[in-house]
Order: sequence, then C-alpha cells, then structure tokens
Amino acid sequence: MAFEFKPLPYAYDALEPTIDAKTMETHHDKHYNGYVNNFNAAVEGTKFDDMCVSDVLADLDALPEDKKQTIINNGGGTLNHKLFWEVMTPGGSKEPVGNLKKAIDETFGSFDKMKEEFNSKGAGQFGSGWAWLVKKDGKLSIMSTPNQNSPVSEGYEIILGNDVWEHAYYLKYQNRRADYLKEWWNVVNWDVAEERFNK
Ligand code: MN3
Repeated sequence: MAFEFKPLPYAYDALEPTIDAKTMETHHDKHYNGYVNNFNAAVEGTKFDDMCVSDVLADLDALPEDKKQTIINNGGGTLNHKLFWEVMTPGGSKEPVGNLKKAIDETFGSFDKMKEEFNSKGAGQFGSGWAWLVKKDGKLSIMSTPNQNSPVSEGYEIILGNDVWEHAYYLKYQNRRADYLKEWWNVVNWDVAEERFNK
C-alpha cells in the first residue's frame, strides 16, 4: 500500500503572483515526488507499509535504526508537502474563519500577531525547514522544524505549515525569505485550516 503521489489539486500557475508556476511545478513534480518515492522504497516490505505516513512518523522509536533517518527525512517530506499543497488555494481566503479564528484571537491576541510570530519563526529557522501553526491538547502554538522533521513526531497536530526550504521560493524571491513568508498568507486556504483545527 504505497503512498500515492497525486497531481497538484490546482494548476501550477494558480498561486501566482505569490508563488510562480515554475517553482510549483519543480517543487511538486520533482522535490515532492522524490520524497514520496524514497519514503515508499524505505517502507516497502516492512510493517510500516500499511500504515498512514502520519502514524509512521508519530512513533519514531518504533522505526528500525537502519531506516529511521531515511523515514524521518522522506516520510516527513511526504506528509509535510501533502499538507502544504492542501492548505493553499488560488486567491486564498484571506482570513481565518470559525473556531480557528476564535482560537487564534484568544491565543495570540489577533491574526496579525499570529502572522508576526509565524513569520519570525520561519525567517529565524536556520537553513532548510518549516514554520508551523500546530495544536496540542486543544491549544494552538507556533513552531519551526529543521529539514523535513514533522511536528507529528512531537505529538502535535498540524493546522498549517509553510515550507521555508530555498526550493520553495528562491526562483522568485531569491534571498528574501521574509518577503516570501509575508506574501504566502495571500494563498492560505483557511477553510482547510478550519477543518483541520476542528478534527
Ligand atoms: Mn519543499
């Protein structure tokens, strides 16, 4: 039961001008595809083959030592990107909605304050990694992870995440990661984020 590599749910150019078509195509069809293939190869023939990738990553101690880092890297690359494509949408929906909006206001003071903290974590992540809005025990927080490490391995549920690897933004933004982080909010799918929060 290999993880299925699916096409991007919108056109490569659908997120322009925030994210350019060439970046989306390379990111999805080359980088993401690579993680999925490597993850599937690593779990093939093991008991982890039948598990969903977030369950595999939720218990790193259960992984065999010789495959552990490969699964952290490529299982993380698989799960993190799957969520990344889902949590973006052409045009974006501009602002949090429903219960998530309420929780953001209660936790951070306002949507703007939440964005500020998120952008700062993303900009401050040295080298490659991710910035995340996560939930644990019903409580929201913001974190970053290096490489393809996934918050699910630390017991968090992911509400949304932004990829701050250079492959996610370099063609359009070059060294200006902070600008990419700021612009990215234009394409966030808050309906999906709200669904994930309510799960
Ligand atoms: Mn990426």
